[in-house]
Amino acid sequence: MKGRDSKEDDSNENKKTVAIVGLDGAGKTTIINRLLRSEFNLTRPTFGINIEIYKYRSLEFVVYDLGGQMPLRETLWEKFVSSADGLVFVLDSADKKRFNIAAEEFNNALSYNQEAPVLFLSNKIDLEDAASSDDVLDVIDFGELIRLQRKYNFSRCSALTGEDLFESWDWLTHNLAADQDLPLTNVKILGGFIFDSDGTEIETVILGKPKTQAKRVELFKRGKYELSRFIRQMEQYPKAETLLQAHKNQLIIIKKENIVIGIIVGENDPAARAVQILKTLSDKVERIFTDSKKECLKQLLEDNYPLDIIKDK
Ligand code: G3D
Ligand code: MG
Repeated sequence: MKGRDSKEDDSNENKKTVAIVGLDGAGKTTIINRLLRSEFNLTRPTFGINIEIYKYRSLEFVVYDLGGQMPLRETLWEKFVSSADGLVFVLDSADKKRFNIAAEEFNNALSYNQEAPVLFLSNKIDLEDAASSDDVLDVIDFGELIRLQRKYNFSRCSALTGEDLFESWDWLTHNLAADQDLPLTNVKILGGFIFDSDGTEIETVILGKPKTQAKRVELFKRGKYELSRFIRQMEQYPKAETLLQAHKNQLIIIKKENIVIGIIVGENDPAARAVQILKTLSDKVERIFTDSKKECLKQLLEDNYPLDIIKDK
């Protein structure tokens, strides 16, 4: 039984609320679904307006469509934004016609909350007509944030391909998380995969002692299945990233041109670190592959990330 002093109540005290706002269609719901995987629950409050509330661990995400509000909505959204611990603004970077409205709403949001760290996501960069950073920065003014020394981050990302999404998100959670039980530095790599983007397996590595390796065979089978699925889904995109739950672990995959690399890490390991490792590895693998495609993942991990490799007792 869980009493008043149980751990769950403790974590509620550390509860943080993140307001995710942007015009309708910017990609807010898609981003949430990419980030929170299966472990969240969605409530739609009965206000009869478009607010989604998601809970994930000690975080609560309030997602809100801006633009064209009625007076009642205006009050509600002001309430949510002003009480939020973190503010995420999502822009559809291909919807240039509405950049000015988006800029106005962004400034409104900032005026309601002068404390929370701000993550500005210029989304949908997978689209051909997505605006460049400069185009967006012409319309969206961060000058005031800089002057106020406010914590903010501007990132371009794609919720569809996952590109650059996980790292920017990590910036936000680190800035919110005085409470986090989540480790911030190293990951524990259990092993990984290199595939060709046509789906051909090049290498699968299970790290650790032989006895524990045997226990992880199922996990790696599942990983290989998920990786093949990802390759099919992202066939038409040159770059993509994803983060999946695999049994009690996380599988992180990136695709860069012809190479797809995945690693399996611990359940609560920092995903941003894993993504950065994969990006560095993909460059190294690319160089090795200019000669011929050969197995190299185990060596690269051992040489470059000795502290991130699982050490079985
Ligand atoms: P919202 O919650 O901000 O209103 P949604 O927006 O998450 O519902 O996304 C609106 C549409 O944009 C969806 O398409 C969604 O798939 C698409 N979308 C979201 N993010 C991206 C992205 O990064 N790239 C591309 N190309 N599309 C994206 P549908 O067709 O389902 O309406
Ligand atoms: Mg939505």
